[in-house]
Amino acid sequence: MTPPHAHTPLTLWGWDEFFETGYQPWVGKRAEPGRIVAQHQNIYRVAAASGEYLAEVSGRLRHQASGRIDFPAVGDWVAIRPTTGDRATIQGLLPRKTLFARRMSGLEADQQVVAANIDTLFLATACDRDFNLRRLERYLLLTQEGGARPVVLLTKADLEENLAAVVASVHAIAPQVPVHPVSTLTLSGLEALDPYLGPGQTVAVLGSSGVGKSTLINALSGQAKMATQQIRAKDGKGRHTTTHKELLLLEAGGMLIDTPGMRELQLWEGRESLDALFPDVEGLLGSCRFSNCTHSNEPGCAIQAAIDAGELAAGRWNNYLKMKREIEEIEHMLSVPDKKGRPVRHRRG
Ligand SMILES: Nc1nc2c(ncn2[C@@H]2O[C@H](COP(=O)(O)OP(=O)(O)OP(=O)(O)O)[C@@H](O)[C@H]2O)c(=O)[nH]1
Ligand SMILES: [Zn+2]
Repeated sequence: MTPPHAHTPLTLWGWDEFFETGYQPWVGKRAEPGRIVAQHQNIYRVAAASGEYLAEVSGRLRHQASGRIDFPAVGDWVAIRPTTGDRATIQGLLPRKTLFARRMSGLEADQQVVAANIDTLFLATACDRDFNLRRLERYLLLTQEGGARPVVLLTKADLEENLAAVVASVHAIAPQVPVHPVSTLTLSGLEALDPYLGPGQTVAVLGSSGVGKSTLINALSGQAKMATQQIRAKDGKGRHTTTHKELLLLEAGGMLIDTPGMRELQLWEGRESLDALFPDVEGLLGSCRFSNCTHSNEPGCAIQAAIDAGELAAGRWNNYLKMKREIEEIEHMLSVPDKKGRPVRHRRG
């Protein structure tokens, strides 16, 4: 059975000059480029110009990998070599534009790639009583590390009468970030998302449970499209199972990455990002009378003075401290050498 979209041109999946450059080492070899559209443990579904394949990482690539980060994830471009039927091996991983990774538990710091090559990350937060600027700050921190462009979506906009005030409160903590109120109930505001969803563009949605991610994703992808992307694949035992893509083609031409791991992202190595997110706090920190000020009850503490004067929200200060602690824990993990005695690599997308 021929899966849908089996012969779509690569540009539909976001192929561009960046990836073409990364593919240069493979030109002339027995390989072709493809994009990972789904992953089930170590089996990948890859969309390529000649069709869709079920692929596994080659022994060589596995051997060369220094950690999880060197294994492909949904959204990655890879060089594949078709073998028999719809089977292929993944020979190489092309350089990534952006990277979403999360830390794993345990002392050996190893990051697992959640998704790769996301252009725009929609940070969804609902206009109802769940609206929470502190949580939004955490999401913003995550996107700064990943490299994707953050865009705030105020979902369930139909529930809020004073949208302008909510938008303004987001602008206050993140002046550079676009903010779009949307409602999947009234369909208002959805057209404002079109510029992010054009051909070749890859987006993903981050947000807490219940903010309306699934409803939004359905609205963007269109129910019919979602259904046509249900594809049949043979599992190892020869039975047929239904799988679905984790990288969906949207009606507007772009793509949406929706993986289980997307929803469990954690803070990862964010020291610089923290400074960028809290310039007001960073600006105050050097102004305390004592250089070793703990900002709790010392005289001449610039932080406490700003809080008392109403210039710094106590919640924002507490959030800063909480994030700083988490980041320090992660940095501690990162400084622990791995089993082979090498320092664990700091690496970004
Ligand atoms: N009023 C209103 N309700 C909405 C809107 N979008 C979603 N909802 C409702 O919000 C609830 C949660 O929506 P979901 O799309 O399931 O939320 P989710 O973020 O996917 O939640 P999880 O699956 O738990 O992660 C449902 O009852 C939806 O009907 C909206 O635009 N307006
Ligand atoms: Zn102080």
